[in-house]
Amino acid sequence: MQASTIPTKVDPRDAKLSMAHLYVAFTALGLGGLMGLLQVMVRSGKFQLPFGIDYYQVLTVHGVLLGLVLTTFFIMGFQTAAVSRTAGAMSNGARLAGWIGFWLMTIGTAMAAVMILLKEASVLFTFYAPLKAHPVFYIGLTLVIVGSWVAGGALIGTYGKWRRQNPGKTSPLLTFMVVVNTVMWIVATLGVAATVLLQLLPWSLGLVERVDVLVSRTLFWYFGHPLVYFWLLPAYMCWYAIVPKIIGGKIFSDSLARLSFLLFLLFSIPVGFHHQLVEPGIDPAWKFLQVVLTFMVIIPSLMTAFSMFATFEKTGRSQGSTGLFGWVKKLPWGDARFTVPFIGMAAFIPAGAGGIINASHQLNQVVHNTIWVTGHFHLTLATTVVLTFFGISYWLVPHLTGRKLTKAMNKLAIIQAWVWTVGMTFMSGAMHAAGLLGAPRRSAFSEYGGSAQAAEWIPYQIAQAIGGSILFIGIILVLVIFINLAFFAPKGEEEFPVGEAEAGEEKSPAVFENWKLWLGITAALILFAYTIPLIDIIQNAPIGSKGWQTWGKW
Ligand code: HAS
Ligand code: CU
Repeated sequence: MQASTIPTKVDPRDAKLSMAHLYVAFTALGLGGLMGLLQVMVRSGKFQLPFGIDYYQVLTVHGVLLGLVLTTFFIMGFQTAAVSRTAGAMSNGARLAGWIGFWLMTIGTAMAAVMILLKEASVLFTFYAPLKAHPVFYIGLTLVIVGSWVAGGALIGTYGKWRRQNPGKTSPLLTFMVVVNTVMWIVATLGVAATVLLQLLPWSLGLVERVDVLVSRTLFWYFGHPLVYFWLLPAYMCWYAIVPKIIGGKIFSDSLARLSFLLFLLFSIPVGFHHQLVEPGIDPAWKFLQVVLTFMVIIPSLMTAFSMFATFEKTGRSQGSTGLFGWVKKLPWGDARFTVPFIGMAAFIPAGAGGIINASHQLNQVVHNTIWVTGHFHLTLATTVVLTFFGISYWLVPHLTGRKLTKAMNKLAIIQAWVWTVGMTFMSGAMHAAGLLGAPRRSAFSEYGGSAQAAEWIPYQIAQAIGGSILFIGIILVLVIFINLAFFAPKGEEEFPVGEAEAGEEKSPAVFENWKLWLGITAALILFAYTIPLIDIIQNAPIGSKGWQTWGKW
């Protein structure tokens, strides 16, 4: 690509679209965080929810706002900016599609939120049967999914435009990564769209009497596991392609980064059964196969760990460090743009180990449905991913709003990350420990608090409440920084850092952009892992299969 065509800034019109997403995301963070505080308080056994508010309602608001709204809106906003920065401004048509997608998602979110607040949709963030919500909740979800397809199409279209203008050239790394994540998202959301439109909505409207619970859970988890990688990959975009620039180094290997993303596309989807290992009605042979595939999807994360260590060490050595760990001293610890995502990376080491425990079929029997799992995803999503997102927003927001990250805000951002680390160590640590003692997840204290075992869990639940309160302070700090960077920080130019490959690195293989090939293998793996078990479930699963047949006739 000629140097003159490489944009150094996000186009101002695309910046507006990106910021619109971030406003929704950070609003969700504030409200969702408040619900989290209420939950840990109730679970400590020392408080009761006021005004007749129901625990499951609060849990649903918390999970939906933080797990679904914050993530999806942040990711779409960040990906829009990343594509505009590296592949050039969107065309007017693509930008319009981006806005249509944004509004569909926002209207859908509002519809779902109203139903949850009216207590018509206390179905938790996984919303699968047999929990049933008001039809408006499902229509809202459908709008969110469709909106994300329209917005995702705009990003893929912008990549297509770049390819047409630069025939035979390797696409910019960040744009390539966004395309992989978007394609994965579209393939994955087909599953959740199917259960919502074909099962849950007709059931909620009263058109069918019953639905096949196992089919709905299976379609959900076909989507639910790639959902967690849809959250993770934007963090990996930052680690692979942005952090090297911030620390004054080079990308360790552009090809390795692309390969790891492609492996996520292939192996993220055919693994949903690892969330259903204890469910009857699925043949153990297929569970085993999907556990094997789950272990395959650990590989690109190990590649990422290797790559990050290599980047840090090479950068340190190029700046004169010696010895095995001398590079640690050369890292820019005073720079929030580095330190905040770095803490996220460090958290991913125990978080990933926990994931491997979950995926190990027999060990899953010990932890499934305990609060250990909640501890797991507060380390993965609520620490690794979210801290990286915070770290991104500290330069992205001022870049988009034409302001500067000041020294004071940089310092506050580092304090914020340490507050988060302390809070999460307490909260997630206590969750893991209580889970091993059998404390249940997703259960109101009023239901289990009086039981004989509960006494054993209470000290851990108090530790969770202490951790959760510290985390809430962390959320207030992020919001202070976000509002400052969006509206009050001094005007100026903040860099959108994009790393470069090592000089002399070979061009990445052209086959990496052969989408027919990758989509073909993705489809083959999905068909292999799901076709026979799904037919088996539909024909033989005992619960609710009548409902499925009723639907078939209808
Ligand atoms: Fe998970 C349940 C398995 C990763 C999120 N997971 C969940 C749920 C969520 C979630 C939300 O197999 C609950 C869903 C529900 O409500 O029921 N998970 C895994 C596995 C991985 C994994 C194998 N999960 C994630 C990520 C998430 C996430 C990422 C969100 C973003 N998970 C499971 C299973 C369950 C599950 C079962 C079901 C449990 C049950 O019974 O219900 C793997 O992807 C993990 C691989 C990661 C690694 C770590 C690599 C380390 C790196 C950092 C390098 C650090 C550096 C810094 C360079 C192998 C890349 C150096 C620093 C120094 C200080 C030295
Ligand atoms: Cu999973």
